[in-house]
Amino acid sequence: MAQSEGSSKRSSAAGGWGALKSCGKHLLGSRAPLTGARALLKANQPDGFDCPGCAWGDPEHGSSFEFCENGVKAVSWEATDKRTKPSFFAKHTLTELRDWSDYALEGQGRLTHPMRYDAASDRYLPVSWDAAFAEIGATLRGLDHPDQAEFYTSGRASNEAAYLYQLFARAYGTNNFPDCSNMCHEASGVALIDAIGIGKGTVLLEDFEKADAIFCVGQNPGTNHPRMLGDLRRAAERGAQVVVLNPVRERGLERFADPQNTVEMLRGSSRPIASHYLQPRSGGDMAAFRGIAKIVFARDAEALAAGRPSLLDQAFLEHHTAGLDAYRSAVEATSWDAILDQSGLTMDEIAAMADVYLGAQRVIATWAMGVTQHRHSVATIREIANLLFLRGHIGRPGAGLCPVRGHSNVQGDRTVGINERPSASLLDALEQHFGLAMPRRHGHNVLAAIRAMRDGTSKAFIGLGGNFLRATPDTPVVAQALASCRLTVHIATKLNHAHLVPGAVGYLLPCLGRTEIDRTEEGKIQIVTVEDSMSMVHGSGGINKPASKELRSEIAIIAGMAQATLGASAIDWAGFAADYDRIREAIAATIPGFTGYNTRVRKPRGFMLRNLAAERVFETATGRANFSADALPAETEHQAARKARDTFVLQTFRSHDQYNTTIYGMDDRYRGVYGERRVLFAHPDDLAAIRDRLGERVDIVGTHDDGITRRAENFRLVPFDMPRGSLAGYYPELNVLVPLSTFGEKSDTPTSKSVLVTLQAPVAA
Ligand SMILES: Nc1nc2c(c(=O)[nH]1)N[C@H]1C(S)=C(S)[C@@H](COP(=O)(O)OP(=O)(O)OC[C@H]3O[C@@H](n4cnc5c(=O)[nH]c(N)nc54)[C@H](O)[C@@H]3O)O[C@H]1N2
Ligand SMILES: Nc1nc2c(c(=O)[nH]1)N[C@H]1C(S)=C(S)[C@@H](COP(=O)(O)OP(=O)(O)OC[C@H]3O[C@@H](n4cnc5c(=O)[nH]c(N)nc54)[C@H](O)[C@@H]3O)O[C@H]1N2
Ligand SMILES: [Mo]
Repeated sequence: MAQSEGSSKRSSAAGGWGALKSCGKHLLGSRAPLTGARALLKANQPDGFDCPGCAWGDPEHGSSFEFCENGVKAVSWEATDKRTKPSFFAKHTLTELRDWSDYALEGQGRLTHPMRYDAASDRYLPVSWDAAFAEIGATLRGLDHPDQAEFYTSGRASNEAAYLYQLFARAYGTNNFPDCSNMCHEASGVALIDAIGIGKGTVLLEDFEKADAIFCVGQNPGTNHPRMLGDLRRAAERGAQVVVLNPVRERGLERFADPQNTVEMLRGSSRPIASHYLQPRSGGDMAAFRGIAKIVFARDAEALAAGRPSLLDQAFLEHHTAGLDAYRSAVEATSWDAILDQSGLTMDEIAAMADVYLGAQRVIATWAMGVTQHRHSVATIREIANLLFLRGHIGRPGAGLCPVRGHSNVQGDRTVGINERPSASLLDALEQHFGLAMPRRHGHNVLAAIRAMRDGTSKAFIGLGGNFLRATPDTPVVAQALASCRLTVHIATKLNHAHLVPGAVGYLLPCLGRTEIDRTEEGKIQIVTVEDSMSMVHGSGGINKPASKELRSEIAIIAGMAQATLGASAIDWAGFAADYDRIREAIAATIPGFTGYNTRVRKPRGFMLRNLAAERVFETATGRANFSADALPAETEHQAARKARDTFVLQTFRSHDQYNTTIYGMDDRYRGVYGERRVLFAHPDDLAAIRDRLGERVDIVGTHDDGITRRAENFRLVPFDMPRGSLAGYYPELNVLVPLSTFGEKSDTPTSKSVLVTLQAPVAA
């Protein structure tokens, strides 16, 4: 390996008894063990609800409950019997609550009543739904222009809710759709649309049963996609090579004990997952893949010179791709010095990956935030695609590209129209179906929305779920931006910090969660639908009693706001809210791929949206799969940090006990951290040097020079197996260090995985 061993205390394999014990704790901790357990039996089952955890696909024969520790946490988090009632808000001012931790706020349990901010008492007071809708509608109508309103979506919203939401915003007159995916897989969408004509992955779960090499890049499935670990493990058992690229040695990618395997659990045994574990420097993946390509081209040239057949898939290259020559030239022009320095890998390590690649008939590449949250993420993802194209690893069984999505329906939300840059065909279809003019101006993504609110050009913020304050960069700037709005509306299940910086008019509207029965006013029980990372669309129906009688579904709330804002319009909002089949009919009429939606979604596993790239039909400008020919970045953040004095590249990732800004607990079991979150992981040699200079605890200070001072206070250093010059710690606490002014080229994604920082002795010590 490129780097020396870390020394942090580590648990044994991922999964295993630790996972089972943790589940028990979370079910009991939610104080709803019975509903929780009953709910779990229905998670990701054909007749239950879609797990609100991750977006990994469901197996074809989903008859036995697929165990997932973090699914348990997500379900019990929602099925808790704790409540954040009006009496709670009567006791606490927002000024007071702003000092509470994320954990403490959500720990109060489910929101129960619609609330309105009262500035005089600095408290949220209960309000009726009708009064809330009326004032929201009047305020939106009172803006100078619809583009002064921002409509944020977090990726848990169902297809039906998201569709109605975009319809509401567009009928009102704006395409301002900041979306959690702007901070997440935006780079994947941008890169893949140009490369293969669709901003999604091309593989199905079944392909993991056929692949003989899987490159798993920049993700931590043991924590964030636990069910993926089962698929990786089965692949490893069949003898497939699993190549991991991750600067940090993540326990879950090394060994995994399957909690559903009795023998394994009793024997305390576990299976290795990664056949190769490479630890590139932060942001070094593009260089690593370029290095593999360089070797592949060289070996191919040798083969041809020796009269052997080409190692490349010449037929695929000739008939299905464009830009190969430019790509080959770009690869030739890239020096090994740059490749080795940026990647931090050795020539042998890169050659080992090339051997795996060339030895495999079917290759899958998967990736997540370790790839997408850098400045040059789009170019990196293009490079991953380039490599796969060389041997035709796309659009055939066992091979393809697999961005592993985050939120359980973030992909579906995009499919049904949450997009600040909508295609003309989507707008045409909506206009034709609803007989209303749709706005054609492109709208705001997350960063543009923040800037507009900060600068006062946007005056209203509506949040369909999520935590816009804590999930975004430069937390204090965003707090000020939200608070300066004329109107803020949050549709939420639990209290979080975004709700504590209301605008002049501020509403907090509680909604049903996915585990709960959704019965409309006419008494009919509704289902919703979601799309997973494999483009499978399936139904989801809650089974638990709603947390409060006052709760409304997201759909009912959107319809209520729309009706109050737009009055008697061409759209029958109440009709949509009364029967979600009608929303699905509208989706079928306006979004490609949903013909027969209402029937197909009631089949056990739902249906797959047609994915043309997976059939080797590439709807790109060239009509082919496009190679890119980008140069490596002139300088990665890691290279910049090494030039400066005492400067490091900080990545902000997730602990095992959190779901984004939701903190379930204080442990990060697989990384051996217990009872705390203010920790900073560092290579043991870096750590020793820092400790000599500053002591055990440090403040982290941003060095990005844009006039803003950024400081996160009082972190304990923890030694870890990771490259020198890199640091890692938890989001959302570290978002105060992520600058609004550094973002991905072409993706506008905050650079949450490469923040330049220096360390200082704690000011508060
Ligand atoms: N339990 C749980 N499940 C979740 C979530 C959650 O918070 N909790 N969040 C959901 C969401 S929205 C998302 S987007 C996904 C996130 O899933 P992940 O992408 O797995 O999330 P992170 O914790 O940010 O982990 C990033 C990983 O990338 C590595 N990494 C960092 N920088 C680099 C780099 O430069 N190169 C490479 N090769 N690797 C790098 C880190 O070491 C870390 O292992 O998970 C989803 N599922
Ligand atoms: N520094 C740093 N920042 C990051 C990241 C990172 O890795 N590092 N990751 C980014 C990524 S990948 C993402 S996806 C974003 C996530 O950004 P968001 O999606 O905005 O944040 P979440 O933490 O998922 O939102 C949690 C809140 O959602 C609400 N909620 C939960 N379930 C429901 C529901 O069913 N309906 C409704 N209406 N509300 C619900 C609850 O009130 C809860 O408090 O953060 C991004 N920010
Ligand atoms: Mo995400």
